[in-house]
Amino acid sequence: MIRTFDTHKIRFQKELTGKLWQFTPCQGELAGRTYTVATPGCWENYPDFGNYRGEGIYRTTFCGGGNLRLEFKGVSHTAAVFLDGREIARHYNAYTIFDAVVRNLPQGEHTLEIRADNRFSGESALHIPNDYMSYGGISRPVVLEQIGDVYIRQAHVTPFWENGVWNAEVSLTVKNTADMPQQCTVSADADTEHVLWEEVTLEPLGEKVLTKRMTFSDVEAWDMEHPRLYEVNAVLMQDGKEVDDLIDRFGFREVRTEGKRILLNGKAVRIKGFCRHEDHPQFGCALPYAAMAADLESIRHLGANSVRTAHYPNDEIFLDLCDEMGILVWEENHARGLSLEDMRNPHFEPQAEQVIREMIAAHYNHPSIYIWGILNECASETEYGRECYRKQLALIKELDPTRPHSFASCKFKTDICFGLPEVVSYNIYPKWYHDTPVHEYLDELYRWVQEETEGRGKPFLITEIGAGGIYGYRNPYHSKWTEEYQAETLEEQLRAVLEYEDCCGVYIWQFCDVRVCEEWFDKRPRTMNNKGVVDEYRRRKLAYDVVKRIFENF
Ligand code: ADA
Repeated sequence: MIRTFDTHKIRFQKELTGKLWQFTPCQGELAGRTYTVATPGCWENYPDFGNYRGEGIYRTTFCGGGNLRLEFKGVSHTAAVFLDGREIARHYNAYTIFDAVVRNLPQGEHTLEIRADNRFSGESALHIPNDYMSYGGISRPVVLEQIGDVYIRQAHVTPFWENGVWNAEVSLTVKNTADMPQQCTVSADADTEHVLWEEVTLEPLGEKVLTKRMTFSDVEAWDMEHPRLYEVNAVLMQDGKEVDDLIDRFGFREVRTEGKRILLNGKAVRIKGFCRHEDHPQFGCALPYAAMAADLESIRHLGANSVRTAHYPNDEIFLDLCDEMGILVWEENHARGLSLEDMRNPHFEPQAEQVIREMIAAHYNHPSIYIWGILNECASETEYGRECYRKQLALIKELDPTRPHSFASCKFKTDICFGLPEVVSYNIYPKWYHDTPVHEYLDELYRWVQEETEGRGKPFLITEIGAGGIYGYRNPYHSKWTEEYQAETLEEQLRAVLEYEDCCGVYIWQFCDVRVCEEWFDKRPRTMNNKGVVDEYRRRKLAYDVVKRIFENF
């Protein structure tokens, strides 16, 4: 599956994954051997590679020719791509899309190789040994497309309410892959509206952004109860012939902050959510559609209305499902718990900013995303860190002025960055990492934010709260790590936060137990993060029914 809807009717598109490829590990005692493996997939799920940290070469063949575009939805975590032995793309980061355009390929059979690398090194500032797993492999689909000299590279739709009706600014990016000027005509249709750009001239290898405004007389808003979606259908014509198209989906909704509230279409939202890693014992981070859908069914069944994509941009199929199910999404760039030293890695800023650019370019149209987050629990108590936060939040605002932005802090009464984000967010673990009563801790933190920081008067979100519980571990005295202790603690935590007038919501850490890096074994029983309300096989813990009861009654 590429998306939950068709993105092309004219452009030829074919998924190259969704079948068996060849796989050859490059290190270890199995180096050089060739296996036949399923893609998309993580090599940690191949029988002999459960703990393989190294490089692996994936290989497949396809028949085609002419001008081709290859889109890689996710390769974990560093990729080098070769077509018939010639390098055509390189990319760092498992969680964002990249592509390659190849012109005038002779018709025939071609060999595509992807060299994936999940090793940690000084060149990798974001994928580091951490409290989640950096898997290896082709974790999301690879798609082959046939394009002409000119194609529609991107379609962004910005809905806005004005003069009592819904409007939308449609912005199409059209690219010329030829080394000579090209003429074309471009149209866009959405619902009953139609706009046309005639006699568009593109410079050699150039691209142009075409923007027009549409006004709609009779469309329905997107919201959690009625997640009404519309399609924008862009078509490119040359010499009177339709040569390319791009279809994307959007929703008529507006998000903004007002005082201490977050408003969706003018109505205050109360976030009741889960933080969720893309992780599964059978699929690694390459969850198939059915597994993503099942997670969202459970999240909805639990009475939640939002998911936080901890701690990286998620699979666009997952976001398609959130759009269709009316589940709000906090999506964030890729970072977790980077220290000042980690942030001083010269690769950190360019890699973090690249993820922001790629995340917003690819996910801009998803109505379910109501906020962009960055740099979870990084060094926001330091001057250097503050400069990084400032630049990245400014980049988000430049790329998307329509959504609020934030970051999840864990710097208790030492954060110096709350003047930067529109929403102040904290990760807190009273009754787990410290035994402070929840109300007391929340009061002290909130009062400090209001009285001592530039976060005063802004919306205040709890972006993580929770406790560990090992599935099946119980005892009569409810020690930490028992399911009983986790359930009791979540009860106290959720009540305290949801009863807190000035707090606009909460995300539970976390939906399911997840695998963590070997280096974290001493901090994590089972080398897993065990704070899920379900375990890694999605088996419910006692906390599940407690959360459901509370979320449904607030
Ligand atoms: C932090 C972090 C999470 C997870 C959590 C925990 O808040 O953001 O990724 O590590 O703590 O389980 O302690």
